[in-house]
Amino acid sequence: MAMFGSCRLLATASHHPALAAAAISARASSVWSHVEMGPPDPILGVTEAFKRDNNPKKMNLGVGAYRDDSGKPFVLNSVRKAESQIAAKKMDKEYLPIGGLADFTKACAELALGNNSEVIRSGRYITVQTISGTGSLRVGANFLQRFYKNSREVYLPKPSWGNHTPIFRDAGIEVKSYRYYDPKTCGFDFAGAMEDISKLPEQAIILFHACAHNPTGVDPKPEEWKEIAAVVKQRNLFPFFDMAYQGFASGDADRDAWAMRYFVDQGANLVLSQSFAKNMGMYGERVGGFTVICSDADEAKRVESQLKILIRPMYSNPPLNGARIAATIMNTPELRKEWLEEVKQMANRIISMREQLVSNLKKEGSIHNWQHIIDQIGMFCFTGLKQEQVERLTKEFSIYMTKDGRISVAGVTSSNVGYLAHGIHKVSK
Ligand code: PGU
Repeated sequence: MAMFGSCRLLATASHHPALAAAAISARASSVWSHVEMGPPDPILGVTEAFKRDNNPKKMNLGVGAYRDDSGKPFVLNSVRKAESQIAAKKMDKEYLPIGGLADFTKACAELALGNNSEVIRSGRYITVQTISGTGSLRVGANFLQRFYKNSREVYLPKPSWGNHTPIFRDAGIEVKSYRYYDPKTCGFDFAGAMEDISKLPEQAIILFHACAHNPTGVDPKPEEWKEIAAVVKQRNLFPFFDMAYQGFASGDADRDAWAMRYFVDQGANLVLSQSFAKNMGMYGERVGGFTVICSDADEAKRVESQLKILIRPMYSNPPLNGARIAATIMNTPELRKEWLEEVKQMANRIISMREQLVSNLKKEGSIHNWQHIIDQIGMFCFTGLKQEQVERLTKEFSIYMTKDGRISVAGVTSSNVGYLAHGIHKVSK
């Protein structure tokens, strides 16, 4: 009642100056009067600012969302075909089970672990369908908070995707970091990472980006992964793999899963988050999976029962549509083939944009070494631009990106790469 009263007072206050003071005191006594304005999201807030800009040359290189070479959001042909196959079947829209669509979760685990995986054959895993990668990480963080008794800490690479910290923190896990990126080389700080990881408290949780590290675009090499896996084993650390870009790094889904599979082969009973936002271009469909690898099938059943108990009061059961599309694609051989070709095509376009950006920077006369733009992999490039330079790019050129200097290469096209190079050169010379 008090709320309705104060709304009316606020609405009429401008016409009746005598009521203004009463309106202010009503606002002060509202139950939400202590709620302060929060900052915009560091990544999704960039899109909001971009939308407000009227410059026809504006570029949104903030969010990691793939664009085709004309700058348009890209819906994969395999997705369109799966959608029409599904529509033709006139299926019902009943609730899914708590753990999601079985045809999807099985294919999701197989995509990650490989069809021939011993883990799959022995049934010692459980995959639940989640609300994309973010939902998967959150279910995972909550599951560890409830059942992983050996540590309350997760170590993230420094830097990491901005949302990792609040996801784990909000689930009640303390967030720390290990060295990962070397600003001097714009590459992987292998020595620093090894030193930090080898000193982590035993049994701590350690998060890895399975491939196409966000925001740096820097991945360890296979030999480096092997050494990391050995220290992780030696320190008895618990690996949490976030695989949001399978296929996007190399264009080959198996190759991109190599590091995670190597850990599994070394005996790591890890947990894994998957997202189909990027590799199927189904950002808004929110399709993902969370997998726990267990010691045997019986343990997997018990873990499954607890995942269901965890999920049920959060969102009851996951959405149906995107999972049906993803399952149809993965389980229909021709669609699966077409999809994997489309992933490759997206990865290749990004790789070619990296090359074009560097050659355009040279054309502009930049004397900096931009080789890291080519060497980095996946959707993002960590340019090395400083915050003031990023601010100038936005203000003077309407080029939008996150403050840390990350650009989503997937947003660069053959028609705007020259403009981008020009802007970067102007702010960095
Ligand atoms: N993990 C990593 C490493 C990511 O980069 C992202 C998305 C996710 C998980 C979660 O993706 P879902 O869409 O929930 O499946 N990062 C993108 C997208 C925008 C965002 O921040 O959510 C990005 O631009 O960093």
